[in-house]
Amino acid sequence: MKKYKFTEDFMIGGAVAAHQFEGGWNENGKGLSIADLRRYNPNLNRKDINTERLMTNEKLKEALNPPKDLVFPKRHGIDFYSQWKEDISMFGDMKMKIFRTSISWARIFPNGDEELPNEEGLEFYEKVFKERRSKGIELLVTLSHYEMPYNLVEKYGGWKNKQLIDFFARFARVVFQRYKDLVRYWMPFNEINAAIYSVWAGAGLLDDEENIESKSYQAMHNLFVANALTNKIGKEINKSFQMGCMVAGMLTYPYDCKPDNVLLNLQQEQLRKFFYFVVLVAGYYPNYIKKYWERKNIKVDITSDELEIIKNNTSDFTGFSYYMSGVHSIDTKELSEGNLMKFGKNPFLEANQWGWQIDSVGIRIMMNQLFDRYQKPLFIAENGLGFIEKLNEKNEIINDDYRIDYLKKHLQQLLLAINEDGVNCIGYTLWTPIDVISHGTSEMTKRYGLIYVDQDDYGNGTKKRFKKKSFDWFINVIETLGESLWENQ
Ligand code: BGP
Repeated sequence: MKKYKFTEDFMIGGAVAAHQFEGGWNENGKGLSIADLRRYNPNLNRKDINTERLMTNEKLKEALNPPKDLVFPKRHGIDFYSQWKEDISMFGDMKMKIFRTSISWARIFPNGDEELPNEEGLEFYEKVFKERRSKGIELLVTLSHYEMPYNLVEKYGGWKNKQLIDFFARFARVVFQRYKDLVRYWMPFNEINAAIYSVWAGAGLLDDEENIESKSYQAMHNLFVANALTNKIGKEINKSFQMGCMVAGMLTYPYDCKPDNVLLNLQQEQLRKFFYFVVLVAGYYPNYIKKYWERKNIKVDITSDELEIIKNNTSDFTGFSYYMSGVHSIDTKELSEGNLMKFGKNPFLEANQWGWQIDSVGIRIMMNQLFDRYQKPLFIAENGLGFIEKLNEKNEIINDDYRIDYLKKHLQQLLLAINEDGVNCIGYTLWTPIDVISHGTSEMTKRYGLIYVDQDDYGNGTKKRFKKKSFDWFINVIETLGESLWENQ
């Protein structure tokens, strides 16, 4: 096989999210966020993440008035809030060219609806961003990664309420003004399709609200408008800003060549994946979604002004996360877990302990699909896999060959997509450079990092950082521009 390499300007690095690693949940004026209300369940069923993710009225009541033994891991994260300098120094050692992180909305606007921002919150990100820039690391910043201020849920009912568009625009304006010389690459929302498939995290809705599907699509539309408006505000503040969208992967195949299965998969791909990219990157609502709404009697309040905003402010680059793939069949019996939802099981693929199916060729397929359709540069904003790992008594290095194998195969496929298929891809940030709290299950046991954090599911431990074997492996990938990926082939 040809030893393809990345070009010098290819932005390779790592991604994290504020609510999974910062901690400091109530420090220096930060308000309560929806992520702070996600509890850890000690009776966790690893194979059913999607139940874990649900936020019902009952669960919320309990979280607002918790019994003493309830743990909320996203409140303490991995303590980046106090260890940020040392962590950034390790990220610098890792030689990453770009670092994707997010800003906690509730740190800047604690209730989300204030007129003026919290200066201490702004100062925190300013020092963090400056420190990163001093290590020569480019920044890609997500404005909202699953953690809106809880007040916006309590007082306004979450993203189904159009007032949130203005609150978000105010937040975006403040942030863009403040960091306009520090950050160039932005993403307004993480995995925007979560508003349909993980309604609490994506839209601040409760899973047991009446007519939840209609409300989710209204929230989705409001998010699309906010996303487009944010692109517009960004360009007004700094013309050289690059505004990207971010959609959760959702690659699926027909189970076999039975035409009914092929058709089902096509419909599911439209509904769960392409719809979002069409609105964000091409700027219009496709007919199939309007027909779907008609069939399901879903009414979404969409004005012509909003459609204009969406049309005129599309994303500069197409961002997405890619972890795994699934299959569809009209008589699916066996399901596998996945990012945001369950899928049919693919008999050709292996899975990790959480049932996520490993499919490196899928990343190449997805890249081709998206570049072909929209012809805008791609950015792979998240890619990785969770594993159970434990440091031994001598604190010896963790030999995470399984992680190296996963990342290596995905990066090879990415290089093939670029060099053999002609896909334009400008960057890749693996999930994650350092172990963080799991988004879906709020546990620490599910580790993705190249750096091990000595902390358990309850937040106990020294919180010390240890490099895993993959840490040096990744440096080598970056330094050789990916040539090392082809060694021993
Ligand atoms: C994505 C989220 C991330 C991250 C990742 C892994 O959907 O954007 O925040 O957590 O999935 O998921 P998990 O942590 O549930 O394993």
